[in-house]
Amino acid sequence: MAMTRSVLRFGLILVFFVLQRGVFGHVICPGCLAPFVQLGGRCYFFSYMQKSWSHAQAYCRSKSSHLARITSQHENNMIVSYVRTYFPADFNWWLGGNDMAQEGRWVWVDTNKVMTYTNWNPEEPNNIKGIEHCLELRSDYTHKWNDAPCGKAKSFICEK
Ligand SMILES: [Ca+2]
Ligand SMILES: [Ca+2]
Repeated sequence: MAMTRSVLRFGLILVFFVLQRGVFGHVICPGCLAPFVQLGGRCYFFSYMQKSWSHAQAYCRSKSSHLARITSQHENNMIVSYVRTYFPADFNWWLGGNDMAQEGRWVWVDTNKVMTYTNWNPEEPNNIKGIEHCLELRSDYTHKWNDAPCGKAKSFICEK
């Protein structure tokens, strides 16, 4: 009986080890669970639902994520290419950037880091009527970035 138990225990430890390390000695990457999709090393959710920027961020948070922080040309290219491939041409998307705290100081959501990489459309951000404080990936600006009024309902991209 004691023998059986120790064999069982050994078996469990072995299974745990194999799951941890994977058959080729790498830690198994769980990938992205639907509806998140994997692009590069990250998981993204592209929403058909339209929400204000704050409600979009709250939604992302409820899915253990945040509105997307695009921090390189490479990441921007992957996302733009994905939305061009899989979504109607006129979709606009909230991203996780804003200048709510200080006009013209664009930071990423959660980290509060000032953007280093940006992909603004020419003339943007223009803060029209003094009310454009949220970051949008805009289809009719060839998917370059625009500042838009945060209360507008748009599709959005979560990242984790
Ligand atoms: Ca602004
Ligand atoms: Ca604008």
